[in-house]
Amino acid sequence: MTGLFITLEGPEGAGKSTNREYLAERLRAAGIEVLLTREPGGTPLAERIRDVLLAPGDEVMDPDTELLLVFAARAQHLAGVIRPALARGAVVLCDRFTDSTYAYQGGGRGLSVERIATLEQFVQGELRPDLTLLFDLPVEEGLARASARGRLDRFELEGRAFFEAVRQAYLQRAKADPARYLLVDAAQSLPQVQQALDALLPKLLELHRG
Ligand code: T5A
Repeated sequence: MTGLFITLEGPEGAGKSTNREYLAERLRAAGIEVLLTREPGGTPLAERIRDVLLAPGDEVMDPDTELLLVFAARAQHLAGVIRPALARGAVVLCDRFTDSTYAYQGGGRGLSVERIATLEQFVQGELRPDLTLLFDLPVEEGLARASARGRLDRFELEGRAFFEAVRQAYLQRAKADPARYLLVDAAQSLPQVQQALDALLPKLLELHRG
């Protein structure tokens, strides 16, 4: 039996974490084992790498260092959590995955797509998400939601142009592979977003049944 690998993507404050919980509840109510996880992170060691990635500091992190740390955390997460859960047939709901790398390190930092793709293949082999929910919203709105929570992390301190590039990179990827991405209008009210997720539920259950 193989499980279903669903990722939630989108810029800061798009509602990925909030809706990941919501979706998990719905799937569990249908009797499905759901594993909730996130990137960077998901295992104790990968969470330590997350701390390094998100902490603002005096030393500027080189973009290549950032890229390698993101994939180092991912290798640990895949081996320790994601692959075992998929092997036992669970639905894995992962808050961010490699699309974030294409969006932030590719779109935001300007690293080449080819370099990211090489590491993706090296770390993941053939594993890709079965489905990606892309929560899209205007940059200002997302940043306002994220900053309402208080202290900003190293990424959230970036400027507007960075987040515009992130958003465009996400949208381009979704456009290039419409079979894998489902676009969610995250600028709607939370009840409206959750209504849209309810409408997706039959499709998710069907995918899980295979
Ligand atoms: N990163 C990550 C990389 O650069 N490369 C990579 O490969 C990976 C994997 C991780 C950072 O790491 C970077 C990207 C990120 O900058 P994070 O904290 O995991 O950081 O990600 P964030 O996007 O920063 O997490 P946020 O918590 O800011 O965003 P969410 O999860 O999208 O939003 P959520 O659900 O926490 O909601 C934010 C607020 O908005 C409200 C919520 O109640 C909450 O207060 N909200 C809404 N309000 C109004 N209407 C709605 N529809 C709402 N939905 C949520």
